[in-house]
Amino acid sequence: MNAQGRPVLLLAYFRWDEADWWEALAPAAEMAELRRWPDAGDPAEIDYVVAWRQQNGFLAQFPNLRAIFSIGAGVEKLLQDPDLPDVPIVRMIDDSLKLGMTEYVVERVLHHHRLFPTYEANQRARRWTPLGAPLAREKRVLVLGMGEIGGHCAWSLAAMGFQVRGWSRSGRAPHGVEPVTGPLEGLVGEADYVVAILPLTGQTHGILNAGLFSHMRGAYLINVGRGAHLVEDDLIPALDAGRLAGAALDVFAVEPLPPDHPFWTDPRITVTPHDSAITLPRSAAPRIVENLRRILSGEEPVGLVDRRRGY
Ligand code: NDP
Ligand code: OXD
Repeated sequence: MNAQGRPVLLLAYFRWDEADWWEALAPAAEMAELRRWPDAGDPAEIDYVVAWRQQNGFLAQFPNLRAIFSIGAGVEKLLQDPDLPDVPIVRMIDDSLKLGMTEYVVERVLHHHRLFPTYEANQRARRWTPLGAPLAREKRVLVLGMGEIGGHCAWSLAAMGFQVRGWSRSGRAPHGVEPVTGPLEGLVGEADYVVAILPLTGQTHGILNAGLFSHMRGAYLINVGRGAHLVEDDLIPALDAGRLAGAALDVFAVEPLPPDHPFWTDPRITVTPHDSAITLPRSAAPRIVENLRRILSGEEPVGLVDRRRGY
């Protein structure tokens, strides 16, 4: 709280579009004084921080913090900070993530389903070979994670005709998607596409591994959750063994992906730079403004993280 008794919101964000965020958050000035890192002023006056991937310990410098607004949907980096203040964390739920990710996932599934890798190779060879792609309804997609983003991806694929199963802890799934829970081994064996859109927790770390791949029969893998879901050393052997037909990866154990990493040059793997869905400030900043309003009027914000669950 500042000397005039107004709450203080600090934008402490280190990405290329930081200036856009500052501009898009301006409407919050009706409710709070806005400050922008590194001009935080007296740390004891900071009530709310808009944060993304801060170094461990960064948030501990604000002794009177009341809540943290995450620019990202995934909050594992915040949660592994040993000095994280014990205040509510509000993660990002926004169309820019949900719709952006859906476009990415649908593009990857259709690209593969409609045999574009083969057409492209045939074009380069001046080969006129009709391939006769199957219909979507003949193909099965398993989406891991039925949350804000995974649920919408699954629903969109189902609307196109794919047979879609949605895996979660609770068994929820949108209309048109078959809900599934429990062991994945049997489920992946029946899938033509496996799409991972999970939060990174103790339960999901390394979930895409050789053991799971050994149950697959040529599925195409898409991982857009977090790099640590995939045991990277297990991927190329699974491709070599025909357990997987290919993979699109947007997230990696180490980002940026190191220049000598084998994924860069493997033609069966598509690499994108953690860009499948970006929190766009013009779409997402109003979510933070609205959540600040909710908190200040004693309502629960949308996207409150359950620290025990880890997402
Ligand atoms: P949500 O919290 O809305 O949904 C998470 C889903 O995962 C829920 O359906 C949940 O099940 C399920 N889940 C979690 N743990 C398990 C488990 N152990 N077993 C089975 N299901 C589990 O998250 P979002 O959809 O908003 O985001 C998902 C993730 O996507 C983020 O955490 C982030 O890591 C990643 N992401 C990546 C981006 C990128 O650019 N690559 C962009 C945005 C997000 P239940 O429904 O039962 O709770
Ligand atoms: C997110 C991300 O979690 O962009 O929002 O990775």
